[in-house]
Amino acid sequence: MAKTTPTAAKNLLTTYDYINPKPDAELVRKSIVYKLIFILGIDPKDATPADWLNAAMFAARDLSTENFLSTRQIHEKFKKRTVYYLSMEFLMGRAFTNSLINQDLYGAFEQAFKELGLNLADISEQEADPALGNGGLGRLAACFLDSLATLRVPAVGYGIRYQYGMFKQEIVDGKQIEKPDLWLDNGMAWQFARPAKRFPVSFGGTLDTSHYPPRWKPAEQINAVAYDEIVPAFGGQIANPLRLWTAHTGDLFNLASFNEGDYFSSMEAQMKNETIANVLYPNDATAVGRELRLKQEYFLVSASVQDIIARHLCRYDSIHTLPEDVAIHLNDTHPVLAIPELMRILIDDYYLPFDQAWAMCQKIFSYTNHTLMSEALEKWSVDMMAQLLPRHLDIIYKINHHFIENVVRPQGYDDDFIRRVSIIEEGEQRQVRMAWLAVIASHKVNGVAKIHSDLMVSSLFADFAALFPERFTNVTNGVTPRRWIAVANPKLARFLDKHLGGSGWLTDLNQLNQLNKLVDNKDIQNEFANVKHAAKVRLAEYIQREMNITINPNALFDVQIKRIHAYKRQSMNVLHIVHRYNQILNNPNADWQPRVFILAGKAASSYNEAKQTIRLINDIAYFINHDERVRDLIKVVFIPNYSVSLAELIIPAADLSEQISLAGKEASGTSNMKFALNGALTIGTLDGANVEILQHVGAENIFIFGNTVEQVQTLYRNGYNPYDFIDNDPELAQVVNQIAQGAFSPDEPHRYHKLMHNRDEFQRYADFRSYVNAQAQVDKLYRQPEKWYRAALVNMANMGYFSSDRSIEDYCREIWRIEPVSEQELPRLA
Ligand code: B1N
Repeated sequence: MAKTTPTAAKNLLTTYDYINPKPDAELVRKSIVYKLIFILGIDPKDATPADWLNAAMFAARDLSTENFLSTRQIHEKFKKRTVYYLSMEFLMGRAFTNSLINQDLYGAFEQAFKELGLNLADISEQEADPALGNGGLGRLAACFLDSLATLRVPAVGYGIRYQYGMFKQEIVDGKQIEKPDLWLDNGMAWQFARPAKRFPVSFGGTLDTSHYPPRWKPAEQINAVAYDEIVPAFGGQIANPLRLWTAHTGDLFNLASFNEGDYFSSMEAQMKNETIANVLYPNDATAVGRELRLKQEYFLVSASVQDIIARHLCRYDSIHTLPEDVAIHLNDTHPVLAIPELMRILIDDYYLPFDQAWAMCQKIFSYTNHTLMSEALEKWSVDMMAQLLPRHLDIIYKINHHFIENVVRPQGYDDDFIRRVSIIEEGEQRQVRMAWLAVIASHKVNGVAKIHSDLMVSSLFADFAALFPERFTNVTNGVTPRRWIAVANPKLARFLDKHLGGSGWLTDLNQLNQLNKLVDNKDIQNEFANVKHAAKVRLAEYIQREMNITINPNALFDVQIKRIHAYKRQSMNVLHIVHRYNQILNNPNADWQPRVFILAGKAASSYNEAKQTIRLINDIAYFINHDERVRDLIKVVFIPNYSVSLAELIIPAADLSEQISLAGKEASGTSNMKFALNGALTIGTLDGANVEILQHVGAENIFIFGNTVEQVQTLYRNGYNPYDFIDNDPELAQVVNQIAQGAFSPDEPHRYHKLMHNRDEFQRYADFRSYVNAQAQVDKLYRQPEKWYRAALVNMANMGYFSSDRSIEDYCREIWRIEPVSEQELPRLA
């Protein structure tokens, strides 16, 4: 391509000739109308709000495109070492408002729409929320992309452009119903289609081992085609790509059935392959083991690794410099096949010896572990892998052999140890342990919060920590203040601007600690209380409009929003709600603190216990909200279809943040950080990042309860029996019996029997009393507003550490060894 471009054309984009200086409202208005007419072909008088949004998104995209292209030029010109972040999930949330805020264009667009007689906030609500992820892991990837761009780190995100993202949740008769999420139906103005960026991805077939290197003769091939989404930096001239792959039937006529002239069945097979990128698996913290998922994972990594190599060869003429130019990060084990894929290409296509290829891989890859839960650990059956990826399986065996013979045995380990660390798990069905492969190939392996990283080294990876102690490290998660304050809570942003002397906190979140000087100031406490109240009113209006439930913004808003999972213990939250309900009925004239319990979250479609929990919440909400004796002292609201955009609405309105997982089970959590950043107090266990939040805010400003990891382990070891706790706590026994015997499901009294009387794997009953006591402390503090808002301000003041900018700086320094684009390397603005 480049060779055919005339020199004059080549130089066109080296300066900011087109968009800069920044447009005013009039130019923006003209641009929006132009896009509407000439790109979308719509007469302004017929345009719907969705049409206006699309036009405005095209206009906004123009304004970041020059940055996007010139960023690429800078990286090439200065041969910037680049990190490639591979993830099966990116939960980006809506792009439009974020891009306007990051580029300081919100005012101009707001004014432009005003002149058109429209309201920017209403138009923004038209945008679909691309839900290409399940929960924390996908949203973390999105926060990281924002920080990478803002810190000017040369970085590319690689993911899959699922046609259907996370399902849409409806609640019918209290039960979760899953509907397809049609996020692409109104077009996706934010992404560039790249029909020319395509790489073939092969599957199946046979391996001819009579040659060296062995020859893989795949049976099927499909093209991965790129879409690029611009990830704009906050306030800067930088924009990085998120490259998402779709599957297209290729014009690849080299496959067996085409050659045999069986056109139709070959087309049929290819069409089946086009479904690879159709749908996101809606499992959070569980592995599926299905063939289509394995295909998706390979599809992502094969296309991405080919692209990474192509990009490298644009800058360097040798494959040997790859480890200096490239860092590849594996977001959990889902993209771990990138390791054998890179090995395959280096050996089979570039004829590198195994040892040399392996040494390169070990310099290139790093891996983040996001969970210790055994059901989430990916293992693929050797049989399935032999069918689908015979050459990769062969390479994995060679890696394993090399590892055992050259690394493990020389250190004198016994057969039992070798069996434990082998990538191949022996048994009835042999399995490939993806986490083992990730650890063996990576130069760094990190957990996502201190306690999680410590547990990772002492439990899951203990054997590997003995082999490679220096390989393991921690990078505590973080969240981006751009989305979680500036976009989600503009009133709080203005409050911070005012009291911190400008908006510097947005890119240097440690500036929040200046608030520590102001926390005793009553005026500032009141001002913050007003910011909180406004957010609560906004949420109350939403709940009124969408659910027809009236809630009182003066009540304490107690919020638990996250995936529904037994280990996160939403059902323990329910135990407390019912307990409080009983207490109120027993003692109706006591001075109760009114509370609104707000819950939201999706259950994996095949996860029955989680679905039952949703139903229980809704049954209890219906029952309590209609019990006149409770008056307004308790309201329970389950908000359907939790998403990034709902989180942006709910988190600013929370007084209390529920982070109540069983200690040792939540790797980090990230909503805990978002809540505290928005001035909610946390009620939580000593789990995940809660532990570090406690260290930063101090014990007086957080409600910690429940057993520690050590106590949890002791209980398990001694044969945990839930009835030891139920039988010794009459109030708990009453709650359990009510729920189990149908007090809230009179039409089906046994509906929740099993949910209450199970093994209680996550020790709800052991922590119940301590939880209830902590909730009493919450009430007590909330009734002293000056103390409560002081604590809220202290929480905000000490959240600087939890910026994803800090996480990314840690990764760049400790793991990727990547330098950002410097001031000098930036192009000078005209
Ligand atoms: O990753 C988040 C953490 O903050 C959470 O504590 C953790 O639960 C979450 C398989 C996962 N761990 N594992 C997953 C997601 C999808 C899937 O298919 C596993 N998600 C987490 C960010 O570090």
